[in-house]
Amino acid sequence: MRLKFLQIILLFLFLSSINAENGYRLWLRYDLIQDQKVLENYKKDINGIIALGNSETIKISSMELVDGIKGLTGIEVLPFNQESLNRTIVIGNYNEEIIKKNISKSEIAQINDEGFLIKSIYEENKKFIIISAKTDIGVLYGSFHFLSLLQTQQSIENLDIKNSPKIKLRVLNHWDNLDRTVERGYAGFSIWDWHKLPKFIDKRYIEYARANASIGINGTVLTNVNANAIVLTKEYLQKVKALADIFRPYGIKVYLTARFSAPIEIGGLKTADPFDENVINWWKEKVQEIYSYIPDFGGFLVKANSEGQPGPQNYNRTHADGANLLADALKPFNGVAIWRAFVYSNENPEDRAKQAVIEFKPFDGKFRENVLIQTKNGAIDFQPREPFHPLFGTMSNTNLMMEFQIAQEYLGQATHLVYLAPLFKECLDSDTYAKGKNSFVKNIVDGSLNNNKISGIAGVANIGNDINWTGHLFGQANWFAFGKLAWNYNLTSKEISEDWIKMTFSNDEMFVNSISEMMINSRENLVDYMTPLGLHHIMGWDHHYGPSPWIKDKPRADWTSVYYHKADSLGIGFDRTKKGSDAVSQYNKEVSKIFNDIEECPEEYLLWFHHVSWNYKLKNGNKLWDEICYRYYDGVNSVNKMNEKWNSFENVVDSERFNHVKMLLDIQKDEAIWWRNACVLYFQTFSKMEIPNNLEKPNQTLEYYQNLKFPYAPGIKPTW
Ligand code: GCW
Repeated sequence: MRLKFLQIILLFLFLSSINAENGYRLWLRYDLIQDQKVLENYKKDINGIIALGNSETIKISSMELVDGIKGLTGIEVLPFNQESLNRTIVIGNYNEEIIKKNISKSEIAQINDEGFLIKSIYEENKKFIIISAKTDIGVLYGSFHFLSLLQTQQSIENLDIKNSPKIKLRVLNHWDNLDRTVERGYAGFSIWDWHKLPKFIDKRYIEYARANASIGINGTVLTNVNANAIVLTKEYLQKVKALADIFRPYGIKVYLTARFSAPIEIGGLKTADPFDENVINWWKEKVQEIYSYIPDFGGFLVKANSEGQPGPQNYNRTHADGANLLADALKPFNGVAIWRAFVYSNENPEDRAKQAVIEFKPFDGKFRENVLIQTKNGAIDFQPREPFHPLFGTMSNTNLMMEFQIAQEYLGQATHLVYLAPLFKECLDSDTYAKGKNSFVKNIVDGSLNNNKISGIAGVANIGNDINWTGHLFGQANWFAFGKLAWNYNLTSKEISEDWIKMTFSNDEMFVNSISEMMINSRENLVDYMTPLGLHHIMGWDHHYGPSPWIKDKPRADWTSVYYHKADSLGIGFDRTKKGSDAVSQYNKEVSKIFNDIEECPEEYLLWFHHVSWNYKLKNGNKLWDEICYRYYDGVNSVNKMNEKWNSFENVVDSERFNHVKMLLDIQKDEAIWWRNACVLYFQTFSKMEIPNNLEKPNQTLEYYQNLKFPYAPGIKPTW
């Protein structure tokens, strides 16, 4: 009797651990659909077998479909190996002739190499759904897409979908160090267990590849841009190979960061000068060695002559000399050299926002065809809001790759719920006027405006070994949104959020609408309580956690806050107009004219481009000081509303995930108040004006906030 009871308890514990709602499954949840009507309809359309080709990728696709369909609908479909139907999966009673007849060449011609078709076919009383593509990986993308239709409970009665990615390289950048710390990582340690590789294959590597494939990501840079040359040694390359072998069937190529001084550090050379014969040969041989392990290696990502990283300028050579050195070595293998434009120097008295254009523009057209210049979305550094980077509109003879940050270094890290699709889209939809009106950033990044052969977009990953991958459950939405937008930047933030919510939580209509709205507003709310009206770079020293607009007198002026907000008795903001640093002139004239004119400049960028008097009247009639206060207070109110909204859905979400988000929203509330109070009190020392009467007064002093210390805040290298 006793034993039986114990057995039951153990069984219960076992079952509840299987069903633990800890977020590990991400958006790839295939639980039985509860809506009977939807289910009945699916049962009409899904029956019989799946026919498939023979490659690893096709096997993965069919297993995903078998599992997904079984889980979501309860229907058992059996995979059936049929080589003659290569690169096509059929859901339904199999009839080869009918299917072949129905996949027309002209349709296939409308998709690109990674695209897919999903089509319903009715003929001779037979009904099939086919998923077809030019390549195996296209079939896998199509399979995930089909499953997402079921997860989001859409009709599959008359499918006629043609879908292709718009950008070629859709890549995650991991800022992961070999000791497993993650620079600007807020979700635990690195998921790469370098020590145990290559023999020990963590199940997570497979789940990682699967999750990325499900949203169309096709590349991953495994290592930090603040690079360690050791990853290029034989021992580590064997570890990299093990990961590449796992990722390959999921369509994911591996890239590495290349430390420019590697020829010295691991090659025993005296120099890393890109013009030195020995250096040129060293890189050639190193690249050959890499490809001997990883035949489809993607290439290198390089941060050079930036924030202390070595680079060609150490030898009086240029960025073009450095990038071309690596590009030449990679070319025979079809690899690419991705060279970052995130460069600025403290020795240079020029406005930091201008330095990338100054350094790179002279080399437009001088980079090899297999070089991509990876440019952050804005000219400073992943701030809550920045105008688009002027480089996008000024280098029409260069492959320009976008770099977004999915990790929320400056956007509340892993304690704030902030949905980043609106931020990504704001930049992609900006008009650079490079070739007249409608020269959007997205069409520069996808290569269409300048007819580039290659195109790319990168997202600095927010992934770590936390059980839910991203620290904050809603951080998963940003990984998801990055992949979705990299595939198709025309999707709306709303569409992406709705799909994610349905796949991750529930199809309950009220819940979906309400949470989607909350997500969409979340970024603007954060801008309000952190950096309203174009303020930027006023966060905590070094760890970048919390507000510190008072930071000054550091070894580098461009790492202080006062450098950026320039508050004084007259006003606040960085004068980047023609009368100031003239950063506006790096934009094309139509854009520059607007940013330069205080009346025309969009108010969200006001203090980015102008030093504005405290009494300046804004469009709504408020004077600047009051408006700054109102924005900070509105931001906090919005976080309160997010809390209320989430708490009203206790019955819709399982308790584990509900509480996870609830606790974090509570922290976000405290931190939003902290940002508001610290900033308002600090800026008040310059404006010398009262906080508007109708607003509650901060309950702490400025000194209190200035004395807060966070010696162990996450995300910085312990060796710093
Ligand atoms: O955002 C800043 C970060 C650094 C980072 C750097 C970069 C990897 O604070 O940690 O270094 O940008 O993008 O190179």
